Amino acid sequence: MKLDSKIFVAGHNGLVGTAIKKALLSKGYQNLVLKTRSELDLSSTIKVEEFFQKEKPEYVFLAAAKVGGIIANNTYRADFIYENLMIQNNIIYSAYKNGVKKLLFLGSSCIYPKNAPQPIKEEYLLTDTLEYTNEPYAIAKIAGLKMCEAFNLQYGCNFISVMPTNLYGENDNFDLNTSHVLPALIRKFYEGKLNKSNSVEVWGSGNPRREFLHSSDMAQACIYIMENINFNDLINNSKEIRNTHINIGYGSDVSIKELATLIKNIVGFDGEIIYDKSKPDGTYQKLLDTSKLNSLGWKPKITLEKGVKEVFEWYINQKK
Ligand code: GFB
Repeated sequence: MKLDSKIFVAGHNGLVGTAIKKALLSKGYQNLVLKTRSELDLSSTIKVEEFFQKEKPEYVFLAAAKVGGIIANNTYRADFIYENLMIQNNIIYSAYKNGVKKLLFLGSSCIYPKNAPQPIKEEYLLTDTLEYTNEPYAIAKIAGLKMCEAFNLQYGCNFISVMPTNLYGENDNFDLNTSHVLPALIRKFYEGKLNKSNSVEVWGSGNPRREFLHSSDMAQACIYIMENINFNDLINNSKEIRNTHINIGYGSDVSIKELATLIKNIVGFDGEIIYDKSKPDGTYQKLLDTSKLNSLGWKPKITLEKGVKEVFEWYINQKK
């Protein structure tokens, strides 16, 4: 990727897209193509095809997706599978038709079986049943990574799929019904502090474990892979080429109880934490094995404590 290469960041206003855009600009990449939702409907096959024919991007970061937390995934099951399949089908197919040099497809660690051994290696994909709450989203993401792999194998494309662990950062969704746990807890403890509440409610048992990676680290990993890794680096000598995707994680996890305590202390809430067991726990643990990524030469930098402090400051500044 050269500094004047034409780069399309699909989803540049989302959590990861914002971070990728920021990191690209700070590294000196200037020729970015960015389209808001009202300028380009990514679920429209015709509009996406017209856009690729006109703009002819050389590199694509596919960070556009319908995303949300455990309840949103479980409630809007149809929207999660339909919208994600449409967006990724349109972009991946147009990228192939229009000779994109390299595309990076962003998936999720929820593609792996619910009870996968920990830490989760890339080859555990499709070895067992998925977690129910996010099965439609996971199926869409599995389809996306398989589509990239298939286009590489049949047509010689250079489309790489990365599977991040749970992400957090600036520009996240803080809506309590649809957000992920980390932004939800920042907001709940902050509002609890402002309202001098006696307690704050945390969903589920607090026992599930999650691995969290800051969106800036995720952006750095995506750019590193775009700059340095090709599909050919990811295939083995086997006749059956599969599991060429790359896990992107932090390397260790915490329980939801530990996360809640950390956020409670950073925010400065001194009431009680109450666990609402009527809400789903979801998968018990999804800690990624990141040895493939590490051997390719990349490691994260931002600790959970530092990251949460930064996001909390960002959140308060938005309120001012
Ligand atoms: O972040 P989260 O919604 O996503 O939930 P998943 C993680 C854990 O935190 C679950 C608990 O055990 C929740 O029950 N939790 C506690 C809360 N309090 C809260 C809260 O106030 N809000 C939320 N949202 N959770 C999603 C998938 O699963 O992870 C997606 O549904 C995607 O498909 C994403 O893969 C990364 O980790 O359970």
